[in-house]
Amino acid sequence: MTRGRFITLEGGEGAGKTTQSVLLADALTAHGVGALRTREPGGSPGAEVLRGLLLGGSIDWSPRAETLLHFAARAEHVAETVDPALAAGTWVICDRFFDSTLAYQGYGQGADRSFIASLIGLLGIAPDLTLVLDVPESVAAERMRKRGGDADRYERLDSAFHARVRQGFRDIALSEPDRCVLLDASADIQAVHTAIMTAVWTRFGQ
Ligand code: T5A
Repeated sequence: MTRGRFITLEGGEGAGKTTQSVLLADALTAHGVGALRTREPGGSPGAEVLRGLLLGGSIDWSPRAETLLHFAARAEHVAETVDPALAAGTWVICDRFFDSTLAYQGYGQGADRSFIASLIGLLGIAPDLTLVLDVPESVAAERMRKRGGDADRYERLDSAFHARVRQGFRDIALSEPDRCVLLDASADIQAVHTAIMTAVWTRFGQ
């Protein structure tokens, strides 16, 4: 059994990750490739419980505790969902993974980045390809406004926070060109999808 490929989508709020993960999974399926969509925080029953703690509620976690909660959710998600699917030959499309912890908790909230890097090293799994969707904050804010709904703990943070997060993702993409592809996600949905498929087939062959 050939192990599946592990693809993550990263970026700030409203970058279009969820929209694009659906299109990517559908395109892979149409191509005869079994694909599973999942997300973080969450993606397994235990990790979804931790998602509720992280996104809802009013607790102001210390940066290190918040980082560890994301990694606890991630360890559970990897063990229960990601690893079994990859072992079965399924491609896993994951909406956010460890780069989000570095961008949000590290760049955004000021948690120690070397501490986060150590946890990434200990996790024992890394994506085969990470698509970093980059949009200017004004575009993201307009998309979120149009979508409506209640803002979670992170969405409520100020624009300086979101600017640091965006810079974090850009730094990550530029520092790991073998794994990451930085994409301009301010174009229309179909154009972004086309760019994603080009990146996927360039990396893995058709
Ligand atoms: N978090 C997560 C951390 O702090 N640390 C971590 O380690 C992890 C894993 C997760 C939150 O947790 C934080 C980050 C997040 O704040 P979430 O609900 O999963 O929360 O939030 P997001 O992943 O940010 O999901 P969003 O829905 O906010 O953003 P998406 O998925 O990037 O955007 P999407 O696809 O839902 O699109 C938003 C709207 O824009 C439209 C869509 O139709 C939709 O209405 N749209 C476009 N419109 C025009 N042109 C395009 N190209 C468009 N693409 C999408």
